[in-house]
Order: sequence, then structure tokens, then C-alpha cells
Amino acid sequence: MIRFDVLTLFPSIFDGFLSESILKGAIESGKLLVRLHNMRDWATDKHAGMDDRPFGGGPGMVLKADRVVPCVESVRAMEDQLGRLVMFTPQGRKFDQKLAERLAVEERLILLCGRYEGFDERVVELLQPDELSIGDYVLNGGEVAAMVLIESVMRLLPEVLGDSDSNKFDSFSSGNRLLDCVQYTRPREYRGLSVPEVLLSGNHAEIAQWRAENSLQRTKLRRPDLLDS
Ligand code: 6GU
Repeated sequence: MIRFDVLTLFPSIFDGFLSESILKGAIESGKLLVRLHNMRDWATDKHAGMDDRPFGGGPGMVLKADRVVPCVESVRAMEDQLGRLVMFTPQGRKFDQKLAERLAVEERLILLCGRYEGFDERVVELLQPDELSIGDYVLNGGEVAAMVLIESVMRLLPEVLGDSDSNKFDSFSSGNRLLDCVQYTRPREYRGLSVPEVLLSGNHAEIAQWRAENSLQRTKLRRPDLLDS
């Protein structure tokens, strides 16, 4: 069981995400728990707001330290387990499969989602979160990044996926730095395009060899950076 506490200004963004498919099943069978917390609920004076204009000027708004810090502290105090605090920001370290594997052994993760131009830097100084980004593009806030993290971590929990081996050979997992090979299913021919003969041969050794070669070729062509490491 892993517990996620998500701190956000827009908790309803997570509703559909948490109530469908694999995630729904994992939550219902108690493999993970996700608690959503609306940071606005901690604003003592609802009119004072969560954000304010940046000192020094410039566009956008900054999330206030005196709103966010008490909110994180009180969510942390809801359990004995303090948990590991993650803050989503485009300035963070790049999230990848290796980090997902490390996070999957934690018992509690607290996910802090920013909006606007980001957090007052004193949130970082006081709480010392792991600052994470999911890639080099700009999002409106950390909510989508939090969903990416939750989904990639939950797939690594024991017994979450039906076939418990099915994630071991995924692209990017430890021990696999290659892209997946191509896949086909019926019909054998579609609009004049046929399935490679070897996949229909029933010769498992040859199939394995062909797939390994296909993976390697695709990786060389599409993601040579994966082969450098
Ligand atoms: Cl974590 N937040 C925002 N706002 N944009 C991002 C991101 C996070 N990761 C990539 N782009």
C-alpha cells in the first residue's frame, strides 16, 4: 500500500483519472490510496487569496509561502509517516523511469502542484521538496505531472498489473534501455500489408531473435541517446 497526498488548487482535475480502469481497480483493492487536498481550504481569510504579485515586478502571480507551507505541514501531520515531499515545477529534475522505481518503494508521497508563475522560493527553502519536472515543455500547472507520477509509480507496485511480469521488460525499466519492438495482431493481411512471416512461424527462438533485432534497430534510429548510457 502506498499513500499519495495531492495538494492542488484544482482537485477535480483528478476525478476521471482516479475513477477509471487500472487505477480504479488498484484503489478499490487497497493497493494505493490517493487523498486530494484543496490548498484553498487552508486559506484562513478566503478573500486574501493563495497567490500574489511577484516582488520586483513581472507577469503572473506567485503562490504565497504563508498559504502553502501551513497547508503542507498540516497534510503531513495527518499520518505518523511524514512521507517524501515532491514539488512539480518546470525547473525541477527530470522525472524518469528510474526515479519512478525509487519512488515505488516509498510508503507515502506528498505531491505539491503549482500553478501560475510558481511558488515563493521560501516554500522550497523551508520544506526542501524534491523538485520534479516531467519534460521540457510548459504546462499550466503541476496536476498533469502529478498524474504522470502516480500512474508510472502505481504500475510498479506488486500485483497491480494483472500479469505481474508485464512491466519488467517495459522500455526504460532497469535492465532494459531499448524501445519495444513492433507488434501485430489479426488479420494477417490488411489493405495489402502483411505481418512479417517470422511472427507466424511458431519458431520461438527465431521470433525472439527477430524481436531483439527490431528493438535494437528502432532504438538506434529513434532514440540513439538511450544506447549511449
Ligand atoms: Cl512539473 N509543471 C509545469 N508547470 N510545467 C511542466 C512541468 C511541471 N513539467 C514539465 N513542464
